[in-house]
Amino acid sequence: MSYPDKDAKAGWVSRLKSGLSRTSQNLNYNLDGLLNKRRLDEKLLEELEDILIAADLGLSTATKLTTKLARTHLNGAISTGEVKEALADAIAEILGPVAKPFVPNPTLKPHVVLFCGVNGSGKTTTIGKLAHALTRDGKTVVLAAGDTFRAAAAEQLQIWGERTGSQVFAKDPGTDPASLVFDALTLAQKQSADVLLIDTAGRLQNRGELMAELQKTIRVMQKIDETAPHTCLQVLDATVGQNAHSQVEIFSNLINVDGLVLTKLDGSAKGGVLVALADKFSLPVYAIGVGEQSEDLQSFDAREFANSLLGIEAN
Ligand SMILES: Nc1nc2c(ncn2[C@@H]2O[C@H](COP(=O)(O)OP(=O)(O)OP(=O)(O)O)[C@@H](O)[C@H]2O)c(=O)[nH]1
Ligand SMILES: [Mg+2]
Repeated sequence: MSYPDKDAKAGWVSRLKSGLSRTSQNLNYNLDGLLNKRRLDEKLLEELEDILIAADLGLSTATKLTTKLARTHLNGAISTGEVKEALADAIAEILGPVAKPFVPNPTLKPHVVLFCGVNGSGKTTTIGKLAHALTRDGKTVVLAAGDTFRAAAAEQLQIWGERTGSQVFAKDPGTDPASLVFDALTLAQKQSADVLLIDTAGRLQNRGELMAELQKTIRVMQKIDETAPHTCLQVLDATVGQNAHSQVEIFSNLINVDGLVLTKLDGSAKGGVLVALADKFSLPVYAIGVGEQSEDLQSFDAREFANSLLGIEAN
């Protein structure tokens, strides 16, 4: 999950920029229209707040940002570029504390990562992309097909296993996921694998039995390693916008969520939701997804994200 060289980093930044382009284009179009040759007065701040809310930053975060801007620039002449810089700085400040790249703990064999989230949020794809990054770094990875609910789920994981050279542990559809995960962890320990990535079935809060199953899966793996899962990641589809807040609340009430992965930022004009989530929950953001290919997941970088959102070129 590190940047291997300058070219690779440049590639990632341009991928991030094009991934965030829908959010960024809308936001910048509105900002340009609003700020053109005007003083920063109360009325303009209100309109600015509306634009930030429309970019899914949410009321509370939008207010925080405009209040900050007012403190330094109210009634002063300010260029569009300066407003964007100031907003990017304030957003990077919110995001800085939550940017946490995934680094497997080398003393854990394996470091167990459990993925959860609602249906279709991007869990399986994220696991595939993370397996790609980890195996590229020379780590041995085992993938556990804990989604025994959907028949095609194990096959989807199998494809990622082949693509990344990771071993996939799967059983027949309908198998109890808790017992599958127990066996997968036993195997990964025996092999001294570096990382075990556990896929789970997508679940909504109205499926009580599936929510209970997730808790059971965790309880059962703790019979082997009471510190597992070492990282529990909730995967969120950025295109759902503000709905992501309630998803985080629901899963956090049920299990101990250590951090978030935001996916589909490329397909969304709602990328600002990441800022709102960071501001509200202070949960680490481990990675973001900006596409469906192996390379489309990278460590989350607060400054690059803020700059991409505001369309600012890095120096
Ligand atoms: N554009 C884009 N598509 C993504 C991204 N991540 C996942 N997808 C797509 O979203 C769809 C759902 O992804 P999955 O990984 O199957 O989601 P899931 O959470 O495992 O779904 P369930 O197992 O059904 O709960 C697939 O078509 C993925 O290719 C992303 O970052 N960008
Ligand atoms: Mg899946």
